[in-house]
Amino acid sequence: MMDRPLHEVDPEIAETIVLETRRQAETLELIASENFVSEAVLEAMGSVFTNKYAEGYPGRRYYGGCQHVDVAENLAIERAKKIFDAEHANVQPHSGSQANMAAYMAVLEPGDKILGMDLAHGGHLTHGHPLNFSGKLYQVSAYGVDRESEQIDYDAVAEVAQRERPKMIVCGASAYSRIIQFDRLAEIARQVDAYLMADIAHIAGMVAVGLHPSPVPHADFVTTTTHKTLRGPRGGLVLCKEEHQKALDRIVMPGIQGGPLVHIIAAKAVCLQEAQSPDFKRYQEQIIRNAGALAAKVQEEGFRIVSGGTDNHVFLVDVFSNEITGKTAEEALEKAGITVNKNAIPFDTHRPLVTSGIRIGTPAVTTRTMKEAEMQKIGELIGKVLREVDNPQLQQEVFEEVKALTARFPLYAQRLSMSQSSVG
Ligand code: DSN
Repeated sequence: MMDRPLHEVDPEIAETIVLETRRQAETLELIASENFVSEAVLEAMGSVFTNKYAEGYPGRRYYGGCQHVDVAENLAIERAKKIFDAEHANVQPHSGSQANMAAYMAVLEPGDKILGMDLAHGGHLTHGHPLNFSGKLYQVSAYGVDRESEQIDYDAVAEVAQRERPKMIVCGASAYSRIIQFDRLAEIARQVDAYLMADIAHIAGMVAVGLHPSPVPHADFVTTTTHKTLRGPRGGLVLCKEEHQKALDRIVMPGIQGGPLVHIIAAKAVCLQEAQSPDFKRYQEQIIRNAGALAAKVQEEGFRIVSGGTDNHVFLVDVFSNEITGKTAEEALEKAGITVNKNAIPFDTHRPLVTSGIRIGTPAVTTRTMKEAEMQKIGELIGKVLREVDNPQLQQEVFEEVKALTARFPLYAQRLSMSQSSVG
């Protein structure tokens, strides 16, 4: 019973995995927060560590049999500290949201004031949105970008901080294409005696290799997911100053989580090992070059890029300037095998499920080793589809071009050939 393969035990789920493998291989993945993990990360995620309970921390567990778990978790902790030059790391948060929740709850009480970047200007749900725990537990005020430059207006952040006197300032973004001046935000936080929390989920890979300024010297807490530019398993981690270590660890477990996902922690250790290789730095450099090249090409195709360009892995396209909504653009591109997400642009007048923009990112296509030449091609294909969003024949033709392009950059090649033999 235990040895039967997935396709025998559960053919329906097996088929979804085969089809998803094929979708990932054949399409262009431009969702800025997605990536393709290495076979080594996949192997650790699919390991027998999934069977193990390990509440507690290395050397202080509530369960027996944790000797190997302790080694894996210690490796993840030490690697995270080394890469980010941090005093302490907690690698147990199941997600970025839980990492953020832990950082807040380590030092804040319900009802305290936080100041975060508006979701509609590129922030994140967990930075104080009214429908999120962060907006329900804390009194939230928000900062955003300047209407003209579409970049963070640090003077305006200082002004709102002086007025609102938050106990914590939250920075970091999920749709912001410019360098974030963490030192400047730390200065603003100091002036109002607030904690600073930096959520670097999107840019963690670039921070890890020094291509983006690090918030670690400046912030009380730095949170990240491990699955975006870090190219690890889905999950979160928190870095903090030593003075917050006890409070942080206590809030992650038993405060908000029980048993850690040990297989995911092992996979986090693997991605943090991979992040120390020279290849990883070259990879991050290429992500940035690709994003710049793709943004320039999309602009050349006649579309407005929010803030005029990008310094990192992501950019927003204001498609409503060309009289289509983000929703329409996302759907048309998906039919052509190009995956992006609709996204609000600053001062958007459309609802979040419609939007005036799309968000485009290059981490995943860069993992496939695509470079500037491919970005030219992709930009041209995006332009073609967006100029005629109601043309199914064109979408089909572009999809064929996408398949031809992706076939030159195989992904999980072995898995795909296995898939092709088991589903039609
Ligand atoms: N949902 C992630 C993103 O796409 O940016 C952030 O959590």
